[in-house]
Amino acid sequence: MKDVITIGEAMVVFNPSKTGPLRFVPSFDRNIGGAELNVLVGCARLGLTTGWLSSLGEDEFGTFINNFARGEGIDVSEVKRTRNYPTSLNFKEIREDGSGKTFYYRDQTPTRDLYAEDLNENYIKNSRILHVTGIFPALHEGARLYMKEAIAIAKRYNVTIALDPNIRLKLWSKEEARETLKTFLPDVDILLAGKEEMEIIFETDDEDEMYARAQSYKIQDIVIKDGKNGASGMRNGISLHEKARNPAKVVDTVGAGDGFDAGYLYGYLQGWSLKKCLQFSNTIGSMVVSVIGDNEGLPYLSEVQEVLGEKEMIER
Ligand code: KDG
Repeated sequence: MKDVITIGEAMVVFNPSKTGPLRFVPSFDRNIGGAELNVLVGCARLGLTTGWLSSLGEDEFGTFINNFARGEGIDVSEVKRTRNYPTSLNFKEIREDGSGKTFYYRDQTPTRDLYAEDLNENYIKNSRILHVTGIFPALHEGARLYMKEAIAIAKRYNVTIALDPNIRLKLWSKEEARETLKTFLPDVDILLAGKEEMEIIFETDDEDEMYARAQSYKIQDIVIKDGKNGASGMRNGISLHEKARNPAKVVDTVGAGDGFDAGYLYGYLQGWSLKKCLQFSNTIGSMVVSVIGDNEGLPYLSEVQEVLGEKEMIER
C-alpha cells in the first residue's frame, strides 16, 4: 500500500548560475523538476510511502531522473522508459527577488508514450491518495485521457483524489485550463489551488464566492494558497486563514506550492485539523523558497519539527 501516488512529467531543470535574463547567463546547474515529482519528494522526505506514474526517455537524462526518484525512496516501478521521445528540459531564469521565468523544451515529451489502457489498476487501488495537477493534462490529449482514466480507477476504489491546478499559461490558455479542470472537479476530494488559479477556474476574485463555487462540486477540503500572505482553507463548510511563516530569505519561489501540497497531504493522512495542516504546509513552503531549485529545499520531517519548535535543534 502506498500513501501517495502521482501522475506527472519530470524534466531536467537548468538553474542559472546568476540572476537576470537568460541571454546573459553563461552556465547552469543541472537539477530536476516537475511539480508532481516534487510533491512526491516532499512526501517521501516527510516519511510517506510514494509511487510515481510517468514516462522518461531511454536516455542519460531519463536515467538521471529515474535514479534521483529512486534515491529519494519513490517507487518507480510504474515509470516507463521510451526510445520514441527524449527526456524533457526546462531552463529557469531567476530574478533578484526570487521570482522567475521558465523556458520549456518539452513538446516531444516522453509522456506521449503513456496510454490509458496500460494503467495498472492494482497499483492505483493500493494507494491512499492519488495526487494530480493541471500540468499533466495540459501536455497533450493522450495525457488528458490517461489522467481521466486513472482518476476513474481511483474513484472505483475510494482512493482520495487531490488536485493542484498548477495552471501553466505557457502550456495552455486560461479558457482551456478552466474547461478541462472543471471536468475533473466532481471527483476531487482535496483542492490545493493558488489564489490566481481559483480566480481562473471559478471566474471570481471574491473568496467567499470561490468557496461557494468549489463547494458546489462537493470538494471536502478546499485550500487557497496565497504565497507570502499565507493560505486559507475550508473543510466541511468551515473556513479559516493561516498566516505564512516568513522565510529567512527568498531566493527561488519555484516548488513552494509543491512543498505546501506535500505538507498538506501528510497532515491529511495523519488526521490533523485544517488549521494544523495549513500551519505545517505554510512552514514547508517558507523553507522551500529559501533554497535554489525546484525540490532541493523540501525538508525532512525532523527539519520541519525543528522550525516549528517541536524538536530541539542541535547545531554543533
Ligand atoms: O511547481 C514547480 C514546477 O512548476 C516545476 O518543477 C516545473 O513541473 C514544472 C512545470 O511544468 O513548470
